[in-house]
Amino acid sequence: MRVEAVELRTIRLPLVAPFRTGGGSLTERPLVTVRVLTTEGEGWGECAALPEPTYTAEHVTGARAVLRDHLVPRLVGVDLDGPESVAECLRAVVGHPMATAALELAVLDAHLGAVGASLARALGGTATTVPSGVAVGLFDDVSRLVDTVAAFVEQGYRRVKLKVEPGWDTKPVAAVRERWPDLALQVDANGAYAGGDAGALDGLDHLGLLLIEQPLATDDLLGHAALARVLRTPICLDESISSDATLAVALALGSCSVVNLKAGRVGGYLAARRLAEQCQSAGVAVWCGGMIESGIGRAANLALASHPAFTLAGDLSASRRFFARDVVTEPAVLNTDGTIDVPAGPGLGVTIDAASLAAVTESVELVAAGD
Ligand code: NPG
Repeated sequence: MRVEAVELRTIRLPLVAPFRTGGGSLTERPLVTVRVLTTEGEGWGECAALPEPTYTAEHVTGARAVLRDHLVPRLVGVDLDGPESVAECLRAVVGHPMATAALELAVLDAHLGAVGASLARALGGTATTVPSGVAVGLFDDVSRLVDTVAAFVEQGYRRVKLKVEPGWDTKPVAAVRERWPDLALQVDANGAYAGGDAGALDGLDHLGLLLIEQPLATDDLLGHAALARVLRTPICLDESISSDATLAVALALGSCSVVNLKAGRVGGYLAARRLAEQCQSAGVAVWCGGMIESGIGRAANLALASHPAFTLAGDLSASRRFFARDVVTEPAVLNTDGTIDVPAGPGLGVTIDAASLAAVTESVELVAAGD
């Protein structure tokens, strides 16, 4: 197959409520979508990069530039054996895993759409529904947090993840635990305890949490291993696990016993499956992380999470948790049993809603061979 042209589009999706993390408060979700025009038909991908480089070094404008100027030119016009050849074509580009993942996903969608196979099956997925987890951002006061969690529990979510940081940890999390003694509850620090604040985590260690996610800095695998030796609550890594090599070191050191896998962070859905299977072989629990994806990326995450290596509920909430209107005609919805259906159709298994997409499009360009 050959990619003949690639459409890069920046869209801005309004959020139904602000989502506050250590990197700031989001009231909309700008993101880059990728549409590839190939000899086998068209395919769609989505780049997980945030508007600012506050989660990892990638960000929306940078990802779009790297796609336009460095990744797409290496792919357009090249004879590919299939989607698995994309990573090799792009290997010369250092870094930019989210941008790379978006382009590879679009080629996967085009090829699988042409052969009539679902992304879930292509990734070794077996489940037809996956357990849904919802992520809750930082708040200024505990009552607002409790009200927000109450609404999600009422909607049917069975697993809640709370953002924490120094000064916003034991008190709010204990309040949620006190209100819902049996709720599946976990916390995500996004590395906020790096500066020697790890002692504050002791207060979280007796709250029956499923895990504490990424308490220390991305590169502090030794620090996480030391923390894992003193805390009862399992340590989960997110930002730290960027490749096969970092996963191997984290497991060898005992830096984590749970992994949050995000295809964008590790360079694509094929790499994510490979890492998930490495975790499975090592007996390490895995769940699928989220980056406030539109229905495009959300469908791909649901496909990935249907693989048997994914043993814990992921950050895979319904579309309406973030958006009043999605860019696909089948936005993810929460089933009454707290699960979400895995798209079963060819490729991503969702259809682009052209009118919705146009309504949130900020800019679009076509990059063709010879540009
Ligand atoms: O449900 O898609 C979602 C969001 C899940 O909280 C979530 N993601 O670090 O994993 C993370 C976190 C995040 C999202 C962090 C956006 C920063 C910005």
